[in-house]
Amino acid sequence: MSKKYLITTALAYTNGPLHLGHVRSTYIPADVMRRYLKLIGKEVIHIGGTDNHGVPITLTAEKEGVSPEDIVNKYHNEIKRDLDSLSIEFNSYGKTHSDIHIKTAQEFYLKLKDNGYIYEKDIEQFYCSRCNKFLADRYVEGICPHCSGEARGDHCEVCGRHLEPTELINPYCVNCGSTPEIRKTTHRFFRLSALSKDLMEYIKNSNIPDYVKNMAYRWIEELHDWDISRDMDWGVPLPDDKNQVMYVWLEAPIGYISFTKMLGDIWRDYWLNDGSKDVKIWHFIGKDIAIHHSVFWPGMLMAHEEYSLPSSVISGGYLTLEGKKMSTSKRWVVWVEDFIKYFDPDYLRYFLMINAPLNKDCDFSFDEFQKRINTELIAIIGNFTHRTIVFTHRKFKGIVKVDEDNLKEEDLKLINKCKETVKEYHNHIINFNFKDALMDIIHLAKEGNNYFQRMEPWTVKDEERLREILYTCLLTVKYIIYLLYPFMPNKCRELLNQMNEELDLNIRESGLKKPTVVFKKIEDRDIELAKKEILNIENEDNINKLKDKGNKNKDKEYKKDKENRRNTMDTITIEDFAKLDLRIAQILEAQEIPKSKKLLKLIVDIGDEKRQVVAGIKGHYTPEDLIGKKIVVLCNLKPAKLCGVESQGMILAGGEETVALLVPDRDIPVGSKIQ
Ligand code: B3M
Ligand code: ZN
Repeated sequence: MSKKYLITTALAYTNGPLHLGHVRSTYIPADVMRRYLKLIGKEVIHIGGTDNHGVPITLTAEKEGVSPEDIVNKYHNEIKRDLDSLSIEFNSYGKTHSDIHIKTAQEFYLKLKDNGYIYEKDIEQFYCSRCNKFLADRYVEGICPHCSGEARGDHCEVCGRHLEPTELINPYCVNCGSTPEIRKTTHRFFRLSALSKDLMEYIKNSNIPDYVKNMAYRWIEELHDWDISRDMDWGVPLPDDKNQVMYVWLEAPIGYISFTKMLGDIWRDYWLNDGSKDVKIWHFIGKDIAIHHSVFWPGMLMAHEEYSLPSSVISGGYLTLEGKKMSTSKRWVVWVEDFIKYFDPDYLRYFLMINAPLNKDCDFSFDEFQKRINTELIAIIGNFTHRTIVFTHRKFKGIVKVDEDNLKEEDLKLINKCKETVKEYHNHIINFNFKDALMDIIHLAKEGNNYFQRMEPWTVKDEERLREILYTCLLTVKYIIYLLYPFMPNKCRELLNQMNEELDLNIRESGLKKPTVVFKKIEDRDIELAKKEILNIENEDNINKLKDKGNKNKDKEYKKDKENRRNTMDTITIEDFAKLDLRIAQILEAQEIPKSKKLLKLIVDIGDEKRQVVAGIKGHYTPEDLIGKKIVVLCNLKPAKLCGVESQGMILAGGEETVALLVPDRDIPVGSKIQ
């Protein structure tokens, strides 16, 4: 039975469109692999889709003031648009918020339960009594007990440790800022620890790259059972308790199976492990989710017992932007949608794959992008393909069929080099060394250029000899196109079209069309414009100053979005407004709240009394800046504890990156009502 390949790509959260980091780590390499396997006649399918549940989605929906469904639909479409724009093709592309997925995930869960892998346990969870809900995962933030860094829910952003949320120091509800209380709730747990030995064995014998293996071993040494239910409404409901949903990381990877099911019965050929199949399942992901795919997910599959385990987990490294960490919140990011307005999508595919080995972190810089495209792709590959096609077209309109037996030693040397390159390239791709595979093509094109230069076809008078030389060059061009195709499918189709050729390793006798330049140079002004418009950088001297200002286009979009939201927001009446007791107050004392990165404690005079108010303005004002300032306070807000400190009101301030207090623009008495 011939081998089948199932390629999956991480299911992107539908809380934003795709940026260059996503496509570099995951989607481009997967598509290169899929195209290559198809090219060499393998049976391969690519399964993907979006991850629609979990806190990232509900938080984004709340922030944007719309329903989770709206957010999911909006970004599902945007993500697919971005993938299409880069020619990343799928056999099936689904959503986890869909009937087929919910049903598949629930059946999976029940099977785990039947097999004895799920049990119930009472646990303690933060509960926000102001919001009336349990604070699942990232709904609670606080200080990491290990490194004192800022931590969100079960994860410390600074030391990267996994935390039990109740371990957080000075926790607060991200929704309303109040200090949550601890309540008991009954959660479901997955008996992951029972699988330690089997997982160790599986990883040892798998084709997972060594650096992922090492991470996985460390994790398995301290393997705990896994809390797999959440007190939330948004998600896949537990089939045995409709008040809870599955933890998003339990159900999301099941999407790989659900979305294969969308293809009909053939899903069984890929997933059912009845011993008769020769299937390779390859998960392409970003390295931040390597443990989920090399430990948790295989553990689930083992416990289920009926499905095949992944053969490899290919995890791409991080991408920085102009030497700095990308940040969507600071808008230091290049969105795919913006990038392709300025540059050819195939250039991006090429650059991101040759820039560094896939498992290494690397940087995207516009200058480097221009340099690599112009001095490598265009000066070497483009030069050889173009001069060959132009010259042959001029001499013979492209009809150069020759008797291969008559070829000279120097011709055969180049043709042999082509054949060797195919082998080397194959080994590189099949081991996920995409960079080296591309380097092979460059080397072959260099040889082609050397041959062209040595043969000096423009001086050759003997027509038959000239045909042999150009035949050798054209055949080499065909090899280059064949090998480059998985990386640059559109450019290669353009070349083939000019040559009247198919995607294979032969030369037909069909004649060339009038050649045009396929690989066009990237001009300095294109780069300047892209830097200016995408990064908001006018010139190099300003680069550091302006970096954080982010992306102009995104700014515009962001403003438009905000406006739309404002228009759809519920209006309030003047009576509603009159309920707010807003007054001019004066700050008497100000001090930092230790361990909080955001909060200051203030004592303010509101006219008839003094109040203690906690304000999230640390870092924007020092306590000394504040003393004596007249400000606006909302006095009848229900008191709440923030970081353990009571706040009896709220200071009015605005802004995001720069935060400013609202102050009266001329002197009026403390206690004056705002109406
Ligand atoms: N949505 C995280 C991410 O987008 C998560 C992947 C799920 S793959 C099953 O990186
Ligand atoms: Zn709350």
